[in-house]
Amino acid sequence: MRTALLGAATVAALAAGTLATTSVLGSSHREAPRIMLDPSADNTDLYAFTAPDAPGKLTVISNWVPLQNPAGGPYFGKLDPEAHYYVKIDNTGDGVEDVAYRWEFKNEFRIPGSFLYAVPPVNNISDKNLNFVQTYNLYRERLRNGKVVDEDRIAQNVPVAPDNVGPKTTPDYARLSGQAVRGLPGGGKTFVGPADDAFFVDLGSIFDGINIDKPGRPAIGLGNQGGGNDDVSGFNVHSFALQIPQSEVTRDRRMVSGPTARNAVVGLWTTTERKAVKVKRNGKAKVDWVQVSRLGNPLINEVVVPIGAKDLYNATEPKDDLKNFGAGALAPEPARILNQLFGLGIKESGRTDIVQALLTGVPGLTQIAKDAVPADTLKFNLGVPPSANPNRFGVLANDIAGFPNGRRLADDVVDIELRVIAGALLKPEQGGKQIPLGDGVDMNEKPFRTTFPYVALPDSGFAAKFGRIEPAHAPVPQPPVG
Ligand SMILES: [Ca+2]
Ligand SMILES: [Ca+2]
Ligand SMILES: [Ca+2]
Repeated sequence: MRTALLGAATVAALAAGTLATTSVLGSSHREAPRIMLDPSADNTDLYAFTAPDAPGKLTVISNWVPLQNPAGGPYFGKLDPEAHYYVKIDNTGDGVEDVAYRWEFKNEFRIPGSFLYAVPPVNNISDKNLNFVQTYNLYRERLRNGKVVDEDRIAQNVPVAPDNVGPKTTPDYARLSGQAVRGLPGGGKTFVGPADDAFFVDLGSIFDGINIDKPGRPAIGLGNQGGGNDDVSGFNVHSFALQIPQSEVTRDRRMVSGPTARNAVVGLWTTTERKAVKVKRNGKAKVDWVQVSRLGNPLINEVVVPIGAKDLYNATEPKDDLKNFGAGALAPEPARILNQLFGLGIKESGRTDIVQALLTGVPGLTQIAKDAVPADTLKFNLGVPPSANPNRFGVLANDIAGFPNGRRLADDVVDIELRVIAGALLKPEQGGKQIPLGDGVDMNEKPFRTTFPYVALPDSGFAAKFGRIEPAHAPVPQPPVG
């Protein structure tokens, strides 16, 4: 009985007409009251780009299960077979998905009588001594007006890459992880597995009152002189990497001829759904899938949506974002806070520039259609070729292949959004200001890979840097018995 799995609180919440929502820190790790209690369903970051080695294809990386300590055995971070994981794509501009990819997971125990995750050594993903394996089926849905009209299973029983336990258990981890990359019909690729969290941010300082000029550390000015601490360094997430021909996601199912083509721009977001019981007026229960987490642009639910509305954000759809969250985007709280803290004179209201950059789309670059509705989807122009010299500031530095045109792994979205909030996109007569704000962290601690799935390999449990190492000392004898 599925219903038995659901808490009374969930049933009560649904009966009361509210939606059960749950979410955690990447750009959206532990960001809302409910989802922070449900890490396996919590999506942290979404990336969309054209990889230099895969022209004509859309590459999407979506991360779940935040802040995994690599030493968190015996079973490490796991995806939930009771949840549905989605990447959704709007190619018409109404904030409603037209194509969706859905992952469903299963647990496989190869040695049910053992508590071990694996018996050393694990040389292949199919090894019998790898005890706990997760596998997934991947489905592609096609939708019309939000209703599924067609569904294909495009991958079946694909193993999730094992966790990087350490040199004894997983001696050639790169090879093992590589065995989780599979081809898709039509020339695509899929990978799911643990990875270094590609997000980089000085979380501790940001949440300590945007403490970019924190005392006790080297003077970092406005955050543009380094000195920040990448607080997600050393943590892993679970990355879902998907690479698909453009024609799978465009509105006319054709390849994109260039950046001005009518089918060039798509909007992406990710969601997680869980089963929930709805109690109807006649007392009968109905099991339904309910969205518990959502993520489009980085840091929207983290810092733009106020705490009283964060659970609502996770439960609602992009098409309703203007109604639900438009006021917060037009008058973002971070602008007021930055003014109070640092007296920067940032424009605090009427911020149509922010609504346009993130929700409606930049005309000529990331607007899905002329009449596109404001929606928190990560807009991406598939016709823009990858940059030969990527700049972490993306469009702000005239590198139009980067955020907010999609998002590459190395794009410094914290600095970009801080600067956009400060008014970087406004003309001076509109209250625009070019203030070099940042968090003092400019890059990930590991280089990204140049081939699929691009994210860096996860840290190993054996080499995890957290914790305290007991200093070496003389052998301590066993105390006498009695
Ligand atoms: Ca649509
Ligand atoms: Ca990292
Ligand atoms: Ca930064």
